[in-house]
Amino acid sequence: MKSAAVTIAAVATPSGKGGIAVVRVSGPAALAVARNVCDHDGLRGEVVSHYALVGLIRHPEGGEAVDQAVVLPMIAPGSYTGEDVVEISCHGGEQTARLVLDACLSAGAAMAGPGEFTRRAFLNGRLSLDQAEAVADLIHADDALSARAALAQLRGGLRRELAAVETPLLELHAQLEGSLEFGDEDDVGPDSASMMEVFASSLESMDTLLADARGGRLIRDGVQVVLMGPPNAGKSSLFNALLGEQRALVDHEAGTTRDVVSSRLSIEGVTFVLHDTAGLRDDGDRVESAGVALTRREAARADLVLQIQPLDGAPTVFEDCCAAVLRVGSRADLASDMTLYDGLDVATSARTGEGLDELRRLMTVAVDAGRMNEVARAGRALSQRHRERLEAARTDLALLREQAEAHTAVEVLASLLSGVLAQLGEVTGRVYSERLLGEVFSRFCVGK
Ligand SMILES: Nc1nc2c(ncn2[C@@H]2O[C@H](COP(=O)(O)OP(=O)(O)OP(=O)(O)O)[C@@H](O)[C@H]2O)c(=O)[nH]1
Ligand SMILES: [Mg+2]
Repeated sequence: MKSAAVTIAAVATPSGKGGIAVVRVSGPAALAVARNVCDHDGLRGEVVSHYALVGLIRHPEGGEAVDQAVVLPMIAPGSYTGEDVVEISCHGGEQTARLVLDACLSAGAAMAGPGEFTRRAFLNGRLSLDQAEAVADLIHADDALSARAALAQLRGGLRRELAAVETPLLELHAQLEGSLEFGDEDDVGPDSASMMEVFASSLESMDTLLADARGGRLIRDGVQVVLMGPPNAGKSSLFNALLGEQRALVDHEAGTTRDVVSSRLSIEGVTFVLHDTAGLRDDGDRVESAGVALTRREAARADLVLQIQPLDGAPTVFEDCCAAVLRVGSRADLASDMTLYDGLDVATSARTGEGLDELRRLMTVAVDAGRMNEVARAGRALSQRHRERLEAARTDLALLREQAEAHTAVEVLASLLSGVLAQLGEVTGRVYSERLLGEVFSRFCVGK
């Protein structure tokens, strides 16, 4: 176990007033720090791991009592960081937590940096890098689906999937290296057929993972939905009706919405980020034209476009777009002849609420919410970092397979395979650099 010599401490709970706050201490001197701030029999001699004590916390200099608290020692390696850890659950409120932390710092601990507890957990092999990232994801999750995805990843969902890709390649690499080392003996290298089999199955597993990368992004960032249509079609009214609040301005005059108005909406646990936009027309004033340009830009990066067709107006010819599309009839309560409009998916009325449930259902179908749930539950929601490394590994592996087919020298194959494994290893953290750890742990706050 790689144990950092320094013992660190930080408040692990958010600042503000609360029932309890937790001060976390980790490192070789964690128990010494605890003894210094809490004079309790249970901290003398052999300390029982995971056995909570209640004691008075005192500042080591001067001995002033700062709080009555629960002290929980967790002995290495059976702790979050893999080091000796002591968690002090004191009364909530910034003042008390700060005083308890000050006492621990005076007792010899150093202030922890952002994400330092989790970084130590990773360095001590308690978590893989993707699991450490899942801790940050779980903390930052703001809907049920992303929280579920983060927890499954933390519990090793992605780690297992990656191991299935990586392990056969690692074995193959060892065989290739072995055959290079004992090159003059016969039959030590892997035969070409079994090598091809490993490449094929690893490429297939990578493709399966990458096929769900889009689902992963939607889980993490939410589904971007753009409401688009002619001016005065009732886009803002529908936007408000879906959200259940008067978020965007509505008016009978065409050209009311100019800026893009965005708001989050949860349907069956999936977060949709709705964007209400300026109505599409070419003869508006200067500001409205700028709004139309914004509409087109939003539509270009949308995951789902709702093309709003007023059912009391002329049939609209919609521009092609690259995202999934739902044709949504609006103002259905004013409709006279529905047969005028081709290809409608649903007729809605913001006024009566007609069709809104069906629209919500169609939205979840359009983005395959069922699949998103499966991806989340399996912990396979790749982050952009995971996806980039996996795609790079996949490209290199495909190249390697071509080289192997062309009977390239074993040295070259082994070196190409090292490259593939380096890319893959950066996902789980089997291979890491300070730069990579900096990139990952910069998302954390102090105390995590
Ligand atoms: N009867 C009826 N009127 C509606 C409905 N939805 C919208 N309207 C009316 O249609 C007019 C335009 O509504 P908005 O929601 O502002 O339309 P918009 O598409 O956002 O318009 P712009 O932002 O100007 O492009 C307003 O007078 C609304 O009250 C509906 O479902 N039924
Ligand atoms: Mg509007």
